[in-house]
Amino acid sequence: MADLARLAESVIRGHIDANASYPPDMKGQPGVRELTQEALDAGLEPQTILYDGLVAGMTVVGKRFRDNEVFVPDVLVSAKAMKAGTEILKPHLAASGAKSLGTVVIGTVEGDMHDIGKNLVAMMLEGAGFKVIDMGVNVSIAKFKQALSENGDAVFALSALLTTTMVNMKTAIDALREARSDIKIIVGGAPVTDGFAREIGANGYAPDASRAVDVVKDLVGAA
Ligand code: B1M
Repeated sequence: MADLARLAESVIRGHIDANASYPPDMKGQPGVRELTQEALDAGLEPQTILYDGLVAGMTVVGKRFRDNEVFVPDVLVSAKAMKAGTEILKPHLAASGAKSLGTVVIGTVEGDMHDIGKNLVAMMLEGAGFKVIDMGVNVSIAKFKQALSENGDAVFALSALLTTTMVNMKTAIDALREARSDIKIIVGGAPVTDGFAREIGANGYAPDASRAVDVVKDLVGAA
């Protein structure tokens, strides 16, 4: 019987699996790995497991972090637990060998180390049939420009999680546009809004990974 509330709790507590000794009071109990697999076996949609289980847990962690109830090490163990779950979901979100819809170059902008949301967007785009080139985190303008020179027709997808780094999206967009004026760029990440995206000259914005797929499809005319 799938229990998404328990899955979310395992993300919050950073409990990866039954063998994990952290947190000590959960040792021997099913963790994110087992609960994600159980939910799949019970026939739940991968996206439901992702959003109502894993992301729901991480949202609670984010609020507690903001309110100084938990600290960076706690957030890191939750991030690791969440990754264990997304790795199990990945093949279920992946495409069934359909023809490629195009290439997307994705990365978290300079100064920013957050990659969980960016990885989800990459995973969903792959699932929808795009070839995804993941540049990782803290991606410099030079690296984005290098990727553009190697993938002239790609859509660029920029992620930022910090109010201090979202401004680097504009610098990246300006540099990429200078190199290729008709390049298509989508932006996203927790502090980013539709208004901000327009202001900095992006072609699209999405508040979450599923809608990012719709926007990219739209940008390449595959909607
Ligand atoms: Co950081 N952090 N963090 N952190 N962290 C936030 C972002 C923060 C909001 C927490 C808080 O205060 N409540 C806050 C930012 C405040 C601000 O800027 N106003 C913050 C801070 C302050 C920091 C540090 C500065 C803390 C410190 O060191 N004192 C530091 C900065 C490091 C750096 O980047 N230079 C830092 C570090 C970290 C960890 C390393 C510990 C860890 C990151 C681990 C990792 O990513 N591998 C971490 C985490 C995990 C978070 C929170 C708790 C969770 C982020 C997350 O993964 N959410 C976060 C609080 C929060 O957001 N609630 C927080 C789950 C993920 C699925 O959601 O990434 O939003 P998200 O992605 C969504 C959408 O945004 C969207 O789709 C995704 C899926 O639906 N999306 C896109 C994302 N990218 C997209 C791109 C698109 C389209 C949609 O198109 C291209």
